[in-house]
Amino acid sequence: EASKLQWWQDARFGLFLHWGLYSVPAGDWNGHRAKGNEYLMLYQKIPLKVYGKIAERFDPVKFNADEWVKMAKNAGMKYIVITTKHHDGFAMFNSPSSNYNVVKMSPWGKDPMKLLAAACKKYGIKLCFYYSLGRDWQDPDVPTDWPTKGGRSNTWDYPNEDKKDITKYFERKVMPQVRELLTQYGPIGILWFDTPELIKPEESKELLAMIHKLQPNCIVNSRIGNGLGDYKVLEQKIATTIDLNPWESCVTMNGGWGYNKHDTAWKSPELLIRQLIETVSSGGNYLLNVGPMGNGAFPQPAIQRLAAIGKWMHVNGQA
Ligand code: FUL
Repeated sequence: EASKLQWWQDARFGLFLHWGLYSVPAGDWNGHRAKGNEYLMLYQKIPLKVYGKIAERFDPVKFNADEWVKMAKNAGMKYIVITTKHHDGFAMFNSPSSNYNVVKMSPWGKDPMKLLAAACKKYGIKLCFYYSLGRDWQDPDVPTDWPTKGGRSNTWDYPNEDKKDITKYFERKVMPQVRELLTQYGPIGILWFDTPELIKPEESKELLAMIHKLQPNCIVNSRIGNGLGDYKVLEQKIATTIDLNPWESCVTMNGGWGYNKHDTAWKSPELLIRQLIETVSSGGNYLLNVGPMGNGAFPQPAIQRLAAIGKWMHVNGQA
């Protein structure tokens, strides 16, 4: 029996996309340069009501799903993993269970996942979904697990930690939204969970059981938490040892994940190609990130790097 991981292990190379409300301020807040990228809301302690207003400015007139998918394909990538909901809790898809979503709240009103699903089908690229599991700054029931470190949950809108019950959040938001992701867009290659944190073992299990029921071929990364998942993730690290267990390195092209207009620390195309080679020859997958801009275009340096990698891949018969 063929392993359901086979396509992914053959694929070796994928595109990670971090795109959300944070892509609009892009590293500025209230007219000043502000730390944060996709962490803007947390670092600036922006009230939910104020942060949600960014949606009114979310109008990605340059967004073109075919262009995105073609850029990935030409670079030799075989799958795309995109943020359907990052820590800010804002759904970048049509979510019947939560009004805090791009279709309901932006003037654009479209579902990018629907458009990407069609483009991926057309070009033979596997569509995969990132979902922030144990962190959500919109939901009132996500406690912080690092009180002494200042916390990674929304303590400014919801200061009373004693009232928070993660199971309520899990049943109200996570389960319905993951069900939506698995039923609205056709076959999904990977559910790429992030930050399980306080999610309980029985919850990770319940989630996995639902995934297996709805899409038995969908792969799940280890950040579903509690020791479950099909492969493990290295973040911003390139492996130095050969590991025969399935794993994936995810790395950024410049400093951060979400688009930040002040971030000019772009890695050279040569370095990215070396990282790809190093990862693949050590038995891993290389998941390379682009943070599209609020207008829906990729930053120019990212376009250039994808093209340079594609050229190398073509010369070497890999794309
Ligand atoms: C981390 C997140 O906190 C980052 O924002 C990013 O999504 C990275 C891939 O995973 O845990």
